[in-house]
Amino acid sequence: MKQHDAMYIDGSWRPAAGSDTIEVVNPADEQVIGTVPAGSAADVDAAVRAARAALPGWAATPPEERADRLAALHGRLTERAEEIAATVTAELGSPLAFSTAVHAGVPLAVSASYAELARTYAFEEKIGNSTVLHEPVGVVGAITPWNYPLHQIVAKAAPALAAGCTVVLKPAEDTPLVAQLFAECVDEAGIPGGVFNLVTGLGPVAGQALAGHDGVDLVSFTGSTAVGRRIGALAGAAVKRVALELGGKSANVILPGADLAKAVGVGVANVMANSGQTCSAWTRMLVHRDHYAEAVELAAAAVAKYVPGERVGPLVNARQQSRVRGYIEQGIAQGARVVAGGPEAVEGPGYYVRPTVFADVTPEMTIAQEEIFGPVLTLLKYEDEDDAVRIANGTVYGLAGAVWAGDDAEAAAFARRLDTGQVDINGGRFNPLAPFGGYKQSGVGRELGPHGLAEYLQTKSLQF
Ligand code: TXE
Repeated sequence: MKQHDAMYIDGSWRPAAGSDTIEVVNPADEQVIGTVPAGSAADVDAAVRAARAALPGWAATPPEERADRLAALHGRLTERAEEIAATVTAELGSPLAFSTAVHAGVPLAVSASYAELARTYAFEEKIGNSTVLHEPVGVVGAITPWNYPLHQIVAKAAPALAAGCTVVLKPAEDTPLVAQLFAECVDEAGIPGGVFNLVTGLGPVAGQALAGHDGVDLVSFTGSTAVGRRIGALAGAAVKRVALELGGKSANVILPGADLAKAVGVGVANVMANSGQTCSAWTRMLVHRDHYAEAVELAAAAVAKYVPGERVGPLVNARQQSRVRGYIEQGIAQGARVVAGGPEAVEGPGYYVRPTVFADVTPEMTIAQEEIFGPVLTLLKYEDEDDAVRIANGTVYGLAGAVWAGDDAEAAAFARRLDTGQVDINGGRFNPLAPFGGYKQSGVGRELGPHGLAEYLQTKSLQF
């Protein structure tokens, strides 16, 4: 696999200050596929200085010119889409078809949308006798996870660059190679040196240094709630802007009038996608008691198609594998019934977990409360709509969800009662312009579309 033994800082690849490295492992066969530098606070400092130096020039670049550069970036990503998919498959283990459609495909849609938004967004508006200017916040520290490695980078870097901010990215240590590929595309797109910088490294070292750096004006973080809380506290102490996209425990509510087979089939596919490593996954399926037994049978049958190593990939590393298996064991210990899969190992190498379906799950069980982040679906029974709302809203999270009903209006009416940031109505369709982000402990701020761009802007009003 192609890799750089260097950081991308100030428009060139330069060696790290220290000699520590990170081995990149293919989780499907546990083979080492590459090595990248483990950056230190000194590397982060050099990158932040480069971003600060580049800020005045990029912020003053007319939005149309920033749009041209983003369009060029989209063009480079499009030309290298096959390489992107192969790289993500190598470092995340996802099946190549999924990497092509989603890990490469979604960032193409998102980068295209920000090339367009940079051109069309109203960076100035009139309100009465005032002109309100929407100006870049400044230097952005972006810290991203491994689950959708390129999407998470593009969902932060593209709106930040469109807004006129400069960026220092610290990608996840499990998936640094696609981040290096992205930096190459930035370079090839003619984005000026220092506007985008990449420091690979460990979370508690490089990530922490970036989150706490005085030269960073906004930290945008996606990852675990535990780390998000720490980053939020650092940002609060320094009175700097912060965006947090954290965990989820989303509900898939199937109302009595819905097409049960379709709702269950799509629900299972949603949870199994990316081996369940999706913060917005509909991990709790809520079914009316009259249809519950049938839904359990349908879900168990549907999950049989998800064969590890074929349709479903491994988890990202051994730590995540044992964590997910631990949750499955806890579900059994608390009295839930396994109707497919289970904690037993999958034969052969790779960090696989058996796709698992739990029935007889009650809302207070750990597997119905905590984010598992693996191919594990729980089915819960409700009595009536009020009960379904109570269960759906009964976790600390509120990131996404789904509602199925006899018609869209009924599903949408129910969706208004959910404390969550995004709801798919009768299946829904991905919209790269729709805001994405959490209620409650799922986070602060929104990504994607104009709302995602607004995160990177601050307003100044001129009174006339
Ligand atoms: O996350 P971490 P992990 C959830 C999911 C998963 C759990 C643990 O439930 O099982 O988190 O995953 C960087 N200062 N999500 O351990 O550690 C780290 O280097 C600054 C949900 O992989 O939060 C990486 O770049 N940065 C999620 C990023 O934070 C630090 C996606 C995420 O890693 C840091 C991933 C520190 N002290 C996991 N410590 C989602 N919302 O999509 C780590 N990092």
